[in-house]
Amino acid sequence: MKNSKKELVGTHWGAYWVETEDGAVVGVEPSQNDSNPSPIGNLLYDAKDSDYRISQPMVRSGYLKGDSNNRQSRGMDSFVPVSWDKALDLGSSSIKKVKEKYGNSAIFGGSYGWSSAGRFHHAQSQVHRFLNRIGGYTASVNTYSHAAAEVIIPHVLGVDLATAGDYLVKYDEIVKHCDLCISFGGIGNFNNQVLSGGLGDHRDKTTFENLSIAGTEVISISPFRPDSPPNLKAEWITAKPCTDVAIMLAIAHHLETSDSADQDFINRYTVGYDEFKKYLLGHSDNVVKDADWAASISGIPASDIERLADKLTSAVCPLITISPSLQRAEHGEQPFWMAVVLAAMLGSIGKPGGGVGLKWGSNGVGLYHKVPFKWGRFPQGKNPISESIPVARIADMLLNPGGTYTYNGENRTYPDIQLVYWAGGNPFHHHQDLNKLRRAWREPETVIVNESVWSATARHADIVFPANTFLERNDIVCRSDSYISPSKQVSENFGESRSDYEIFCGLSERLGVLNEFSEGRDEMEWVEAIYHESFDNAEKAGIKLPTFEDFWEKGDPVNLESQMKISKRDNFIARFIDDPNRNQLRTPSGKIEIFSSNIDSFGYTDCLGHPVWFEKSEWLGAQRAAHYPLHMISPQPHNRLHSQFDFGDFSRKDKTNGRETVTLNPEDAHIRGITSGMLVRIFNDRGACLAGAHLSDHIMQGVIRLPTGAWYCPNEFDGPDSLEYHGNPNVLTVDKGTSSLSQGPSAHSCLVDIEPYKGHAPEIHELLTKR
Ligand SMILES: Nc1nc2c(c(=O)[nH]1)N[C@H]1C(S)=C(S)[C@@H](COP(=O)(O)OP(=O)(O)OC[C@H]3O[C@@H](n4cnc5c(=O)[nH]c(N)nc54)[C@H](O)[C@@H]3O)O[C@H]1N2
Ligand SMILES: Nc1nc2c(c(=O)[nH]1)N[C@H]1C(S)=C(S)[C@@H](COP(=O)(O)OP(=O)(O)OC[C@H]3O[C@@H](n4cnc5c(=O)[nH]c(N)nc54)[C@H](O)[C@@H]3O)O[C@H]1N2
Ligand SMILES: [Mo]
Repeated sequence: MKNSKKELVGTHWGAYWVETEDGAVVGVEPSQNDSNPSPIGNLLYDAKDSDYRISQPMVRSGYLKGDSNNRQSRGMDSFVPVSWDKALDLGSSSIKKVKEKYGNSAIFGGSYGWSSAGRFHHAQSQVHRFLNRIGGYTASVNTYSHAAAEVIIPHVLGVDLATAGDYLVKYDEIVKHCDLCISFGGIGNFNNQVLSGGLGDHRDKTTFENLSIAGTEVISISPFRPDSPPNLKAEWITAKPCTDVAIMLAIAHHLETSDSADQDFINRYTVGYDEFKKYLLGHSDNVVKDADWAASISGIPASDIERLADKLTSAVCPLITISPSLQRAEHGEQPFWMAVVLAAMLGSIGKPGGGVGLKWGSNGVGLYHKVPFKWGRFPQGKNPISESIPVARIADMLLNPGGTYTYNGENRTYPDIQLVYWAGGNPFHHHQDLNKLRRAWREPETVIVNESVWSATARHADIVFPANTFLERNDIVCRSDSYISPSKQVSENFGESRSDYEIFCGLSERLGVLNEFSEGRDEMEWVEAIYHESFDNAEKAGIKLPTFEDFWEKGDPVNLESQMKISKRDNFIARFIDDPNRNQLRTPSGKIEIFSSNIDSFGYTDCLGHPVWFEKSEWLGAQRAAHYPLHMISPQPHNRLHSQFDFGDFSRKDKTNGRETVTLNPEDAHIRGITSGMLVRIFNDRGACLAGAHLSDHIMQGVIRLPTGAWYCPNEFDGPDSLEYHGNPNVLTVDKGTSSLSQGPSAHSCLVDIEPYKGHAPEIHELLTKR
């Protein structure tokens, strides 16, 4: 008799009824609540693939020999399976040694990444709580997603980026009121299907149908046509990547010089327009930011820029939206700041359905209503160490202990890291210039990684603890919308894997802090405690959750929306617009800061007191383009979440020649002798990778598109001879802070060239499964 089970499992891309037989996944059925489920669920069929899962604790052979000088072979050595006791002893003694010799700030626990969706088995919370209990760690701040925007927006609007994204404008208001939307980088493509912490019902499709019926005119400025859904029939305008600020400035210039800027709005709600105007008109730098100027930078005809400005002027409720991709680039602060300034000049900020949509087109921003209370969480405790780095500066930190850098007005020093602990993220997926990261990764004495699969990060560790997956444990999923859902164990642990919680219990016990870490609770006791915290918080907000017993037994997602009094106009921006004196913004001036005296006082040359177009070191107008004439964008993959389950059939079926598919314009392909399906080499002076070519006129000429997420599969070199075989764009991208202000990642500022590849191309599966 087969052992069959069917349970609801929550993921970042939706909830699914997963069916297993003897532990193998045999069925994946979207939850009945989901009107438009994401096909990414198909990847769950491969979640137990034994070629890629880690079945027992592993130690790098060189590390096991105890020779601390052999860090050079990290990432290349074979692994030796060991018992849990041996691995936990080794892990705890290496932590103890680093603590005693260098202090807790030598432990890097920044551990960035999406991991999985549950509230309890949230890997970052787990590793942070553990490290806090043993005296703390060097942390990381901000995200790879929106670091530049996270730092600039509080200066400009006085709220954090999440609040700004959630409350400035909502789609249901756009459908009702907006007559013109100019979208920079995307409105409503597949990126909206993924929400951090999961979701109950995908609303993107119906929303875009409603928008199409409402007849809102959409103009999409982007290098890739499908950045707006086909039913919106958006006008597609192609501009050179990273030139959006110049376009916005020229629109602003046209508004100013044609007397169309909303001077009343500017006077009442903003500060610093006059200073900005000097720059706009060229009084401060002798460069007039008019349409001809922006045309020469962006490649958009001047007449089109003026037409956009006129259209915006005559629209009743204009909206500017801006995708987070624009700020994962050099000077990424500027497009977000300038989008706010432009919307202020239009006087449309705070109008229902108008103004500015920040970090638009991704992660369901504007589509869902969050609950008006705090969900329960697994408490992380307090970190006794105050040290932190901007998240994307990890390689610089490892390579330059004691080196100095700036961040948001501070002068800082990199700590000397001797132990890296990673749980729930994949730096060899998310970081830029992976050859550099590989060199940096050899610096610390010890690298410990909790992983379910043999990701590149696991392969670059000394000690690997095998983590189980969400199919193998119980949890609660809730966060970014109005649903709360149980996520239940549907299969036994793969091999000897354990939950992160159990792994940290094992280490805590050896370090004498087990009680402090676990509080004596097991998995279900924590899940219940987190539910009760949610229950109590909801009750205070007048919302009734079922009892835990009902919730767990029934096993269905619960939608709280009908109990939520969604007062659309009760938010920071509506209150400010209603009465800017009584409800000041939390900026130094209390108003929208077109000029920020704070930022100006930092004295940075790459982020001034107002939005500015800065020449970039990598864009199609740079000198470097003479050597590397194509701009590579490396967007999110449509068929997976980052690198997660890239080995699964659903992800592999879209590869070309077994490699990630690179999309390029037929003209660019033709002059290089590249045809569809051909194996190609993409290269610059930082690295090179193979990919399979796909020709399409949906991508503008001069730009290629290689999505992130192909598992990093390099040859043995990390210099000019390096070749990555699978199509990982991060061997090509630059590891450079967006600016002195936020030090965010600059992945989208990247020039490359591409050629047909005739050399040896080893099979990926074989390379990735060699241990
Ligand atoms: N070039 C370029 N690079 C980019 C971007 C880009 O646009 N261009 N985008 C950036 C962005 S926006 C982001 S958010 C990052 C994403 O980068 P990451 O969040 O690091 O990417 P993921 O592939 O989601 O990595 C999650 C890892 O956690 C593991 N995991 C899942 N669940 C668990 C668990 O319960 N326990 C443990 N221990 N491990 C678990 C998975 O197996 C996987 O390896 O990438 C960034 N990198
Ligand atoms: N299916 C799926 N969805 C996801 C994710 C995933 O891994 N898979 N990841 C999620 C995460 S963590 C995040 S942070 C969000 C990210 O959401 P985004 O940052 O919006 O996503 P990207 O795919 O990087 O970029 C969107 C589009 O921006 C355009 N673009 C790039 N550079 C420029 C530019 O300089 N100017 C203009 N005008 N356009 C440009 C590209 O054509 C690209 O298709 O997506 C989320 N959604
Ligand atoms: Mo992200």
